[in-house]
Amino acid sequence: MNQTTLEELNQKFAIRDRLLFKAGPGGLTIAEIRHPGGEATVALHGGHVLAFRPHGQQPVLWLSRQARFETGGPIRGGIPVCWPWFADHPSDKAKPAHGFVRTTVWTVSAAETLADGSTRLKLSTADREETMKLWPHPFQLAIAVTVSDALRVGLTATNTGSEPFDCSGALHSYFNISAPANTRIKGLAEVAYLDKVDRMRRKLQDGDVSIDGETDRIYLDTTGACVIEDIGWQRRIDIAKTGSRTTVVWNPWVDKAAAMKDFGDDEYQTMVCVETANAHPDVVRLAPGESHTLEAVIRSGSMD
Ligand code: TA6
Repeated sequence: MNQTTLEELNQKFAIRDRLLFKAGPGGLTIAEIRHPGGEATVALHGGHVLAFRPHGQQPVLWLSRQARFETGGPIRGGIPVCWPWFADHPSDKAKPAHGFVRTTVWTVSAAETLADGSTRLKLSTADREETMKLWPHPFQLAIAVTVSDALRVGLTATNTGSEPFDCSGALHSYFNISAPANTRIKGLAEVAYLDKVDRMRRKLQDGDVSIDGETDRIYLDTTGACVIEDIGWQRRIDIAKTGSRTTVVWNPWVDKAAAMKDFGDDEYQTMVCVETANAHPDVVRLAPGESHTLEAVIRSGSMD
């Protein structure tokens, strides 16, 4: 158990019928957040939203049945927080993919019921000796998870040092789908993208995005919302965003799924990532004292 005990956390931050800390998978500390419109689970490990389900609906976020809940390791599914770099480190591939905060234990900084009745949990993390070895910049990073019938996730980075720095990252959201063949992603038509499956070639999206093979695309210069339409479940998932000019779409398909230990061989048929990102040209430069917020608002409902 890291910084404080469950008992101390609940004494300080629990909200009756709304927010409670528990020992979760692998003994990791989780917060269960409730609201009349929906519920969510958040792990302090990685500041990681593990689950979100509006009442009366299917779970919206996908979590691998082979996900690992281990100190120092990433969790496969939910919303991993990629920061201060997206994918490989720009100059040193030996550094961890997607940065280091997704494997860090975050601290609880606030828990409250907002004026509109929604429940909000705030977690934070900051630089320390180990992070400075990987990335020599002082920073403060906060995540605010707000639950109602929608899920709002805001990641705020602040430069607490005396030199400017560049950072990138993502809310690397995994969504449940009935099947790839039933799924269309709207909101990216006519948007240029880098195709990671085809040597980062630059292409133009023609109409809706369909998933019928390994897909790993970085959509550029796009600030619009996306919609995942699933005709199998007659469901639509709306993903609105701010502070982001990049959307990433990922499905590992057969071979990559089989190659990952924390991903079931057939699970590529049940998920798609639509990520709210700052990546590649969309790098955020923060001057000393400056902050940037990357935010996604996720809603789901029927297609009719
Ligand atoms: O966001 C897409 C991506 O960058 C893919 O290239 C793939 O590597 C995926 O993230 C998962 O990365 P991870 O480090 O969690 O295995």
